[in-house]
Amino acid sequence: MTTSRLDELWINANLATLARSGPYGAVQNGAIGWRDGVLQFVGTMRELPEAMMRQSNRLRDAGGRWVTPGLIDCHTHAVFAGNRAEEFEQRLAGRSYAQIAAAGGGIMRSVSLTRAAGVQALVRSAKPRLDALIDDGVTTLEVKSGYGLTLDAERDMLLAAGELARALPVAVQRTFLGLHALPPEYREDRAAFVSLVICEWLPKLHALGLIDAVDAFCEHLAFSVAECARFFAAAQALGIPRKLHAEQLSHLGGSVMAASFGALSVDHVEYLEAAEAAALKRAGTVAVLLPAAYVVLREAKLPPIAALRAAGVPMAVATDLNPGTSPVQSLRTAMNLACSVFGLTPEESLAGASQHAAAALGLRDRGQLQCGMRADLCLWNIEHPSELSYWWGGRLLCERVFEGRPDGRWSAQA
Ligand code: DI6
Ligand code: FE
Repeated sequence: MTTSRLDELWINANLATLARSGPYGAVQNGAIGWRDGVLQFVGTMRELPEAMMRQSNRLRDAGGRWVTPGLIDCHTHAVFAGNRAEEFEQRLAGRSYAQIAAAGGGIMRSVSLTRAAGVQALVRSAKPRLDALIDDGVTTLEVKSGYGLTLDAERDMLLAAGELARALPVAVQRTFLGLHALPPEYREDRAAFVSLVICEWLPKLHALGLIDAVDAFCEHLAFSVAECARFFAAAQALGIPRKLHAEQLSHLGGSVMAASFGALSVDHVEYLEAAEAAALKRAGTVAVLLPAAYVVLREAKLPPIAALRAAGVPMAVATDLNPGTSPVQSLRTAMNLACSVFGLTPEESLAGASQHAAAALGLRDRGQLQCGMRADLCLWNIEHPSELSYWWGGRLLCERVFEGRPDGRWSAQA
């Protein structure tokens, strides 16, 4: 019988499935096997059929180590040119993010550099950042545009993200962040810019197959709820999923608007009101928490975690990797901050960087260890999954498997 033959089977593993009942959906003393990039067995050693054990092409003993789903970073701006370390120094000297932005710094500084870069330079500068995320256990990540703000430069950012996905063992979801900042050339005519993004850039980039979702920065220093709603209506008409930067620095009501459009996620949500959690729950919208940006900006208003939890809103955790407010190239760092600053449990934090992050991207085939899901997984040198949120830094990753293919770290360590 060849039908049950597996490409690879790991035995004597502890599995944080995030799919079964109990803490972490854990299966102690388990086994996990896959074929053609898809999980075929997830269960205890006792449940493992003899034949599978005998017939797998590669059998490895995990020695009691923990296996989790591959981590998913569902909110990044990882493609950009240059960096903004000098603004970091200015903020330490007392200038605010809003003051720096008003003086032409902030997002517009990255826009100038990104417009001048071109696809290949964008790929070159982003690659080490994606490598760092991969080394931290990430198997799927999202990349947003939004530092181009011309049709050509937005297209270049999305093309760069696609090229990175082809070059690296990681899946990349591309989000068109068309309404990120108002470029100075439209300062006197914001309505014209908003119409251009909605009526020209969105359909053109969509026709090129470059967009998996749209996003907008709904904030007093960026775009209004009404402008974002127009953008969402156009995306919805084209069948493109919607996400929103909402309630980060103030309460505008973008989250409830996004929920009314069935958005995949609302991101940041520090200023979300407790009573608004119910609208997210009804719409199936994920709350994406970005604690590193909160820390970098020294914000004081915590997101309403207890209300989100009580309402049963899925909470994801992501890096927000960007050159201004979150120069953070480690998803585990964001997971730690989600616990130590926002008060998530380590279990919520891990689910937020896998299961709920997949939902925030509209991906149903990953984020949990379950038969039929993609064989994207990590093997960790830890004694308990809480350690993934506990340690800062450190080399915890023993092996990472992307679409059924191990990176080979495990052998290198042996
Ligand atoms: N919110 C953020 O935190 C980033 N973008 C956004 O819409 C900031 C991006 C930057 O400062 O470059
Ligand atoms: Fe962001």
